Amino acid sequence: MPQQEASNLFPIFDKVVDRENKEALLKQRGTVIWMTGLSGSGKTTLAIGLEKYLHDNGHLAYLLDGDNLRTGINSDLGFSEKDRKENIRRVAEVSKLFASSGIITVNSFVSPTEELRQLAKSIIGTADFNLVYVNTPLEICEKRDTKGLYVKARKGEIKEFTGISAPFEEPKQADLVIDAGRDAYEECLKQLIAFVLPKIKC
Ligand code: ADX
Repeated sequence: MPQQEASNLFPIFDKVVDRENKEALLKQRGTVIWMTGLSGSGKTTLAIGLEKYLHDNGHLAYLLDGDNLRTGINSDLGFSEKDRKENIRRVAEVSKLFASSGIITVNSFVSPTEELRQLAKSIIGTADFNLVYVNTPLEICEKRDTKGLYVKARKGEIKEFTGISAPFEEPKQADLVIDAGRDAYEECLKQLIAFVLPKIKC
């Protein structure tokens, strides 16, 4: 934003009810569970399972998913490097707002590069950013092809498709790696829940 315009803004961050009070009301700590992995790796299925578990156990959680957000707030964005960056930037800013209101945000985004994940972490802040890598090999994602996108990508009908014609860099510093190609869904969900519960304790 041009300097001139920024100086005409008067943020009131310090005047709103503070985070501690909101967390006390909700009896939980707000945080962001950021799930990365290939399309079809099982991120969203696990995120849905986690959100449901948290809800059933008295926690307020909100699922932010790539396919969902790209039909709304990010409907102007495609899959070029630049657009993915803007996608992740917006999502990270939104997640930060949720976390600061004491809500547990469960994010399901391919977020394919270290640069994108670092960007998210720098916006959200280290304390609230929990990176979960849903590690399902490309062969398995492609074989499952639940959305039929890999077939299209192989035919060249979808450009810049992650894992086929656009890169996916394995995260080097994930806080949790879920071997979703090897372990059954119930086992993966159990691992995810066990990872999340200590993070949201007040
Ligand atoms: S990200 O790379 O910017 O993080 P995001 O998670 O929002 O991606 O969206 C990925 C979802 O969009 C995939 O699960 C898939 O359903 C769909 N999609 C459509 N085109 C592409 C593409 N070129 N690359 C990856 N995913 C795509």
